Amino acid sequence: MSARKVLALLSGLGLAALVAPDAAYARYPWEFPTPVTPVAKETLWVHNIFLTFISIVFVVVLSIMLYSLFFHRKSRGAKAASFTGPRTKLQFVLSAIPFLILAFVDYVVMGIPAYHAVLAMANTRAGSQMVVKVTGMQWKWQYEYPGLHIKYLSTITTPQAQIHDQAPKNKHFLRQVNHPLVLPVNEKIRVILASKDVIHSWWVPAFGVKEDSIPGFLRETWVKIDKPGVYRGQCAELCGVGHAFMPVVVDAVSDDQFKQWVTKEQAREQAARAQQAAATAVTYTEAQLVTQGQKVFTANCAACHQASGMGIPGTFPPIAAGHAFSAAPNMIAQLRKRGFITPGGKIVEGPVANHINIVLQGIAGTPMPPFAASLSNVDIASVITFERNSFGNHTGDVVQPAQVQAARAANQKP
Ligand code: HEC
Ligand SMILES: [Cu+2]
Repeated sequence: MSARKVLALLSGLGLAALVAPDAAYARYPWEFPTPVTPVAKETLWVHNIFLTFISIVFVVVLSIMLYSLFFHRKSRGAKAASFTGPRTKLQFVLSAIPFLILAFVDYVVMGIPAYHAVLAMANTRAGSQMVVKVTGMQWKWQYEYPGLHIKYLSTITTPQAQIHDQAPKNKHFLRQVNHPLVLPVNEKIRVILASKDVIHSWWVPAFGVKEDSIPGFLRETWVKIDKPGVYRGQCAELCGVGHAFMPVVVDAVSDDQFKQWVTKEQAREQAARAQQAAATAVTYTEAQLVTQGQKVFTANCAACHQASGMGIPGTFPPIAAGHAFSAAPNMIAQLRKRGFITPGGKIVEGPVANHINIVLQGIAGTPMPPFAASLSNVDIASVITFERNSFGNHTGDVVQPAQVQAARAANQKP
């Protein structure tokens, strides 16, 4: 193929890419999401200046290179220079000019706005009117409003069937939750980040905010949203198998709506506590507990122990008794200590009291998380009863919420 044909082909391909149907791009827009906070606006502005300057530099430098390649090629009799550095005054001046231009662009044109944006991001406290605490955990977010006595978990609501490609995906696939974070617009809100287990990252593109939540540290950022609406983001730090399933949804509302929401949410949480206390006093049938326990298992345990109860070899032990499980010696030692594995390497159901404690407190130093704070007595009693009477396990054990309450009380004693 002649050089001319190659050129024609390449430009044809380039043109085709440019005029390809809009539909191909609609799913992956080129632009950033519309910024709705000062930080997002500023970072977008910085990005735009940078992009403009590097595009100009790129085009100018590339043009000079292409020009030189073409017009000073060997076949035209050009000779390679033996030039090793500036000698004359004029040469020194000529080499200093690009250096000065780059220094000016870097430190002044791009540097000052970038410096300003970084300072603005770090200025979390001045003028802030409200604080929310965001805690990342495998694999959900907890939102807490200190002073308002509001604290709840926000978990994904995308149906499992959509995740496993058995149903058409809806518009907010993997980006919808049961309880969004509700925030008032036009108020500077300080966001404090913490983690219960591994590093997560709270990211909402329209806010220009992505801050890590790190176990053992408190980190902070801030938002001041200027437009009501629902803003969606995701965990942005690979945090285990459920990383894709802990979306961030923020519902930004007017001040009045926010006040109404606070009143409603406080009432809802209070009612839930009262209802829980009442429910703990009830004695349930095995069937009731198993039905409820299945739901609790699907929502809280299946990500690791799998819907089949068979776990994942070497990582998450099965819940079904009689199945072989091998893993690193330190994990096997833990399981043996609690009576959940035989010396032959088969999973067993283990003593009820240990089972309750494992679910309440988790197993320190392993991915098995504590559920004391996130599940009610009824839910914990249900999931344990469910586990002990499903997946081929048939102990006939029924655990009542009052037993879970008693275990909680015992754990709290010094
Ligand atoms: C983040 C992953 C994860 C989640 C979620 C999880 N587990 Fe576990 N679980 C583990 C791991 C890992 C172990 C083994 C820990 C060890 O001893 O090293 C374990 C061990 C157990 C054990 C003891 C061993 C066995 O297989 O019988 C029980 C019982 C258990 N989990 C119940 C639950 C229940 C009930 C839930 C939900 C309320 C749950 N787990 C949620 C990871 C998880
Ligand atoms: Cu995460």
